[in-house]
Amino acid sequence: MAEITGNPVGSGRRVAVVASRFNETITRALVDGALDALVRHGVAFDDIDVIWVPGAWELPLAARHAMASDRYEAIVALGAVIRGDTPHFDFVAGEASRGLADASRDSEIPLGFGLLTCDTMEQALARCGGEHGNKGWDASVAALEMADLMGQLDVPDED
Ligand code: INI
Repeated sequence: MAEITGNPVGSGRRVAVVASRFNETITRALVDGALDALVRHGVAFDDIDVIWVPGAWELPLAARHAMASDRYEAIVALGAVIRGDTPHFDFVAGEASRGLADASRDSEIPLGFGLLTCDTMEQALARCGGEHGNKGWDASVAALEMADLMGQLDVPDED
């Protein structure tokens, strides 16, 4: 039996952080957490691009383009959708989540999912550096771990 686990080693990797400006107080804190995590795990600061989009709805398209550019071995998607009084939340949160999952599966490039979907601003604040940690940090470590794991699982070409 073999147990295979990725190591979140960032040295030599290029990473795109795709972040939305909507609820910017929250998303800037997520970006700060992501950058801290990436650099502490060995990614060179110059090997990180932060790509801003208007809102969570726009995250999947930007992530897809970043993946198609062949510049990045890992993507970190960051945003904050906070429930209001209308069903808008459900459409934005649902489609953004599905779009990000589809982009990662289609490209086979790991994506750390740091899109907060919260009922209240307090819940979001608790997850961008508060009592529940920083989900930007968590998503970044997950993306690096998956990038390493994909490398371990790659089957070498036969010739
Ligand atoms: N975008 C968010 O990132 N978070 C939200 O909470 C949000 N709400 O509540 O509306 C939101 N809406 C904007 C959306 O993501 C698009 O940017 C907009 O519809 C333009 O396409």
